[in-house]
Amino acid sequence: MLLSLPLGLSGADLLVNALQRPGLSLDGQWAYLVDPYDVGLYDYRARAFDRTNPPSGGFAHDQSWDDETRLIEYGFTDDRTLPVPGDWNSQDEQLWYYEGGIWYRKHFQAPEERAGKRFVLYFGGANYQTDVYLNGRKLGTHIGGFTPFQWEVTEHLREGKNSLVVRVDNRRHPEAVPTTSTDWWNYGGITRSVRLVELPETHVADYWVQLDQEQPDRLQVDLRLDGPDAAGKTVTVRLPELGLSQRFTTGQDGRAQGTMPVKGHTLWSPDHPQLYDLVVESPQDRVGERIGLRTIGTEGQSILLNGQPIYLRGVCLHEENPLRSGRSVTIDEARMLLTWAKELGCNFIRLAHYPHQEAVARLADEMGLLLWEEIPVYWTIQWENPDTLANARNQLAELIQRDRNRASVIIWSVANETPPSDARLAFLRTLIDDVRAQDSTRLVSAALEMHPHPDYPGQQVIADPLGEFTDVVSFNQYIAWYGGGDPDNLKNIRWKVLYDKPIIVSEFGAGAEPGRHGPRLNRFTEEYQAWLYEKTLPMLDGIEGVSGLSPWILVDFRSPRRLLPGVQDNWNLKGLIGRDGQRKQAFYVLQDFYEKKAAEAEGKQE
Ligand code: GCB
Repeated sequence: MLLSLPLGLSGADLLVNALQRPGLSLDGQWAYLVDPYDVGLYDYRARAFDRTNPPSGGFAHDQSWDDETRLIEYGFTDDRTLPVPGDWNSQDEQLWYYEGGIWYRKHFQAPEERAGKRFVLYFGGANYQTDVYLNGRKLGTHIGGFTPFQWEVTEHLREGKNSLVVRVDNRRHPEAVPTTSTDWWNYGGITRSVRLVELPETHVADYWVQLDQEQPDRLQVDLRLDGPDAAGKTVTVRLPELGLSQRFTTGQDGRAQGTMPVKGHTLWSPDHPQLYDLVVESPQDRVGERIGLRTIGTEGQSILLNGQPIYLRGVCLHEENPLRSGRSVTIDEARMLLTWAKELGCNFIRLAHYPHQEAVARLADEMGLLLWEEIPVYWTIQWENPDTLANARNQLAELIQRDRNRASVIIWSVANETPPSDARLAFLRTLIDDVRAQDSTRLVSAALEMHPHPDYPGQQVIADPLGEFTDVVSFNQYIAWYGGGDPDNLKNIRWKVLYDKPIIVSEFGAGAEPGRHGPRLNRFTEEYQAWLYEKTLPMLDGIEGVSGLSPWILVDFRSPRRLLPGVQDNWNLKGLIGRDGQRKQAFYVLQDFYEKKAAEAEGKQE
């Protein structure tokens, strides 16, 4: 089956802060059917049931076998359920390796008071393609495994009991984003929360409030009302703790943009993650959340947070809970991972290699962690396929729309380790242009690689032409793990970065099985990994312009690419923390280094 492009909404239409609005949570147990042959989608002549709406047959039609004289060959039963949010792989041993379609079914009661209200069905994320049917009618399809999507269902709700059927398909495809080959587990399912959001007829659909990056004594406000009464309305934006309040009037399109003065505030930073209540009030609606106020920028080779150079003491992170080996889906799981990063001494996390759940950036706001967020444009993407580009752009737009009120997010990254070519440059430049058009207030980057360069023989050179277009030049390197001698050789490596921009070393690392000890030359021992960190850190510190590091990776994670029996067994072991939470030796090497970096930074401030 070829994937068509999203029929769903582009990021621009996503409701801001949807999961925290009034409404009905649809999280919990959902009935399910595993459908590897797509019996619920196509009839025996391979004709799609949903060529009509309502579909002519198939599992979109919720049924159960309550009349035994009737022949039916599928049905949903509350005896077989999967938790939402959750990946299916870690819930049922039989589904660990499953890649295909699974049908979910949830019943819910429509709210009784519906007059004058509107309802949006919001999904935090489902991997990878999702088809949604409400009361037998198809609402649409969403493509992309890690970003939110929604449909308005005001007209589709029924009195009393409603039936929601969702098909999620996690098959990998060459034209998809990511494509077929990655180094992480392809967890399928409705992995994020689902909510029936209840809205006034004319409501605050969007707001974006942050410090004006050029004039930090002002707040920049951009908001949008949606509904029949959206034009020419007064919307008040307040930060009550600061005694600030300003009115804005919406235009014909329901939008209002402008600035308002701000004073008396404490700037948000990792050391002082100060948040303020934000309230946005329209004639019919009132929404809000906690936000931080800060600026981010660059000057020469420095990254400036609130106008001051900052060194990013970072680490990479997959969205996986190693303690139970599955996608991390709850806020407690997210908090555990972020707390471990704090213990390591981090002020920065690279959320690899796809958008993590929405709660992560909110927690980072609260805990004082800067974030790099990225979309899964990873390794070999179909650079010349316009559908692939449209798909990547859509995922990027959804991510930016979801997280642009988060002070913690400072970098949008458009790609990881992609091989230079003209087609790839054009593809990624389109994504960079998109970022600048949608959010020019943050930095853009991409994790690049080093390449041989005729002008610098014998050197490791960062010369990727994409570096010209990003704000920060980031690169991954694995010398002394995938090649290049042992760690003692690292002192001989000479580096050349062709761009006068801040540099982040976005990955380096080595695998170690937790508790495996031996001579340090032995691979997969904690000793080798610690040795590599001991030698890599001073080497990277010696490269002029390095403004931060995010070693690979905080915690071991599952990967089908890692097959050494008895050692890897489908784990990528480059974590500084093992699958049971054990800190490996290298954890402490990096922790010491970050302690020194933090002390240096404090010294400079005094
Ligand atoms: C990389 C990739 C990352 C892999 C890592 C590894 O360069 O960006 O996704 O997991 O190397 O362990 O080889």
